[in-house]
This record gives sequence, C-alpha cells and structure tokens, in this order.
Amino acid sequence: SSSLISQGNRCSLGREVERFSTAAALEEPITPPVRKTFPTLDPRTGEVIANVAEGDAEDIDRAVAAARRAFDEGPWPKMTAYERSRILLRFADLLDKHSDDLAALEAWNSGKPYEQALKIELPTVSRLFRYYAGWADKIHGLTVPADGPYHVQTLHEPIGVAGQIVPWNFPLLMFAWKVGPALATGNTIVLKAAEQTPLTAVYAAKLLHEAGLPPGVLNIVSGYGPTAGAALASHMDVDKIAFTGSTDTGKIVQELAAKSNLKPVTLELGGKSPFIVCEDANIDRAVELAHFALFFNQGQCCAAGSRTFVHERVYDEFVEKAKARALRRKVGDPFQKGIEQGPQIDSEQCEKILRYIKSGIESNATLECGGDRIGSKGYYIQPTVFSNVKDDMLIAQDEIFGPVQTILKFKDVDEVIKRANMTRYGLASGVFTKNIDTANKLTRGLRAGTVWVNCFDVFDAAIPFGGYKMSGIGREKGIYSLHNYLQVKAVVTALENPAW
Ligand code: TXE
Repeated sequence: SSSLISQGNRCSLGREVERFSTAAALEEPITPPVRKTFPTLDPRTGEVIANVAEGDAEDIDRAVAAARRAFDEGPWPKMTAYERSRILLRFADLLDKHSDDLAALEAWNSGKPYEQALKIELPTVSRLFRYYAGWADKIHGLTVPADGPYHVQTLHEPIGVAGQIVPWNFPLLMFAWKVGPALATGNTIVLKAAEQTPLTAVYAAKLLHEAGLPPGVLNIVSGYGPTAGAALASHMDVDKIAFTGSTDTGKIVQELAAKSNLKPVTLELGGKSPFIVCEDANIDRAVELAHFALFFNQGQCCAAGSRTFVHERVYDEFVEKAKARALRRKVGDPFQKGIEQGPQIDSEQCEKILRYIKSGIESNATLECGGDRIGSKGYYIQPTVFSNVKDDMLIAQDEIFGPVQTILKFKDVDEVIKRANMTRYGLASGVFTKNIDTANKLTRGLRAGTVWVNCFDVFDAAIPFGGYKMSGIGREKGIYSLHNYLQVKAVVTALENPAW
C-alpha cells in the first residue's frame, strides 16, 4: 500500500481495476467485454485514478442472468449453511489480510482519512462478515400450533436475486451491510457501486471469489444511477432491491420496483438527526461528541448529528467550545498522519455544501467559524459552525452532508422533543444527560430509528439501523436485517385424512 499511497495518479492496482470492474464480475475470469468506461477521480485533486467499465442496462441484464443462474442452478443455495458460513469467515480473514490496500484504495477514491479507513472502517467490515457468518447456520423456521389435525411449519428461504445499490460515503461498509445478510441467507446478488467510488467493491468481490464464493453469486456493476441503477431497480428478474442514498432517489427506486414486478424494497435514506445537550451534561465531553457526530467522515454521514440542540443555560459556553474545537480540526491530505478531515467527495457535493453555507449566512444565522473552500485544488471545505440557528432555516431542515455544524438553543425537554421531531427525517438522534428521567423521556419521545445516549455513531454489527419517516424503510444489521432477504413459506401437512 505504500506504493498506492505515494503514487498520485495511477498504480498497478488502478490498471487492474480497469480490467476487472464490470458486470457479472465473478463469472469466468471476471471480465466481460468493456464497451464504455468512465473516469473515477481522486477527490484530493480531481485527477483520474482509473477508467472504470461503465455498466448500463445491458450489463445489468447480463449480471442478473448470471445471478439468476447461480440461484436457480448453482451450488450456492444447495450448499450447507455451514459451508456458506465458512466462505464468509475466509473472506473476513482476507479482508484483514488486505486491509492496508483496501483502506488505501478507499481513502484514495473517497477522500476519507486513510487512518480512519484502516483503523475504524476495515475492522468494522470484517467484523460484520464474521457476524453474518455466525448467522448463516442459525436461521430457523417455526412449528406452528394450528387448529386441526395438521403439522404446520415455516421454512425461511432465501428470496432469490437481490439487487443492491450503494452510495459513496462508506463504499466498503455499505457493501458489507448489503452483501453480508444477503449471502448469509443464501441469496445471489447484483450490486451497483456508486459511480464516484467503484474501486473497493471490485477488490472485495475478488477476495470473495478467492474465499470460495461460487461463480455468479456476487456480481458488481460499476455505472451511473439513472442507467445501471434504474435498470436494476426495475428489472423483472430481480426479487428484492436494497438501496442506500438520498431520499429523492429512494423514492425513484421504490417507484421503479413497484412499477416492474413489485419487488420488496428496503431503503436507508437521508437524515437531519438531532444531538441534544441537556443542562446537566458534561460540557467538554458533549462538545467533543457533538463535533464527532457532525464532522466525522467530512460530515458525509446519513446519521450525522446535524442539528445540535443545546440547553439555554449552557448554550454560550457550548458554542464557544464547539467553535474552538472546529478551529482545531486538522484538515488536509487524507494520507497524512493525524489528519481528521479530507476533501468532500466531488465538486457537486462541494458546491452544494457551499450553497447551504451561503443560505445560512443570508438567513442571519451567526457564522462562528469556517464558511469557505480551502484552496482551489480538490474539494476541501473549512470546518464550519453556525450558532443562533432557527428551526425554519434551510440549514436546519435539509441534509447538508458536509462539515457544517448548526447549533440551536432550547429551554425544556418537552419543547426539544417537539422541535427535534419537526423534520421529515427520522434516522438517528443523540441525547446528552446524566439524568435518567430526562434520558427516558427523550428516548421514548424521539421519532428516530436510533437514540444514542451519552454516545454517538456506535455501529456494532448486531445493532439494527434504519429510519423512521422519510429516512427509510426496514432495518439493516442485526437480526432484523436477515428478514430483508428471507421469504417465509408455510408448509401444512395433514396428520390424518380429513373427514371430507
Ligand atoms: O445520492 P443518490 P447522491 C444524500 C446526501 C447527498 C445527496 C445526493 O444528502 O448530498 O444524497 O447524493 C444511485 N435509480 N446521500 O446524488 O443519487 C447512485 O448511482 C437507481 C445520503 O450521490 O441517492 C448511487 O449508487 N439508482 C446517503 C446511489 O444511488 C440511482 C448517502 C446514491 O446516489 C438513481 C449518499 C436512479 N434513478 C447521499 N440515481 C446516505 N443515506 O447515507 C442515482 N442512483
């Protein structure tokens, strides 16, 4: 990986990716003909890392046909669950072995700090696959006590060919959240990587192949949303679609699924999560966690604590310290040691964030620090803090998806519950208090898929994650995620000849 890190533009891995990345990836030697390519960029500079196969509807057709064959005829669904489990365990070991290369590729393609990718994300990814390997042979049906002389049982069967569409903010982690439960339950997959970050999914698919995954079980398509993504969501031979991305695109995906074959849909969408600091909280710790909750991953987190509500008694102290912390944040080349924040993913996101900052200034929120782009090369943005933010400002309502903290003031718990819930989103929330009654009131009152109390962004493999309201449908991770990829079949057997 040192060569990966030091070479700005191209490396042997880049060229390899050029050859490999395309549809039907695991069918004989992973290389269907490449008809078109598109460049994938380094967000530090905007320069080309590699040209990647551009899969379109035709490639999706071929990938789905491969997945269909692997499901209907292949060894995969017939394998024992223990064998499937062992493949996932071998894959997890390979992920650990290659974590250096994968982290470097992830940082290079997405701009996230290399140390973050290596020390936080890669271990989380291999842990996730071990977690799902553990589930593979523990999926039970029920025996059902029905009226009459019948023996009734339920079989939990794989759903078939799963279509999966993932975003660019955590390319490998989202790969794991999607692929882990689908494979553990015996499905086959066509996964469309985000157009900004196709590289690590292709690398990981190669490792799964090496771990013993049979041909056709996992097919990676690199390509754009309206072409490859839409073709997958509307495909008649795809049995289920899982999507992570924006709420607007989530609506399109659900519509395409409904208009084609009514395939079931799970969606993990945007958020505007409250982070609530009560008057009794340890302020220094709350400031640090609120900072982490918003700025982690360049602010590009669906769960980001993007509305920081602070009790009026500690508000001024909090704002001052939050500003000081943001000013201390180390922004720079993600491959440099100690860097906390790299560039945003691309120019489109960079421009979007700058427009929101402008809107915050225009609506008279107080710009405490930041507010500008850093340099003209790459997509770096200053850590930005707004205070005196009001509920109806755009910066308090929309998902900015960047390093912009907005701090609001509140007076009492009932009021903050009401205001925290005044959003179309309901993905996550954070609560900071030492008072058990306040904590209980908030955890029951907040309409969000996760409430973190005195912590934030705890993403254990066993903890379910997903949204209320327009933040999504269904849950990923944990036991709940398995049901997204299983069908229930009721088998009813007469115990004796019925009278009729
Ligand atoms: O998202 P899209 P974009 C939010 C965040 C961000 C905004 C826009 O606020 O600023 O979304 O980002 C595929 N049919 N999140 O434009 O479009 C696309 O190719 C099928 C939050 O990148 O949702 C990619 O693979 N698929 C989010 C994936 O959808 C389509 C993470 C996500 O892209 C498609 C990312 C179509 N018509 C952005 N159009 C989170 N929840 O974490 C696009 N895609």
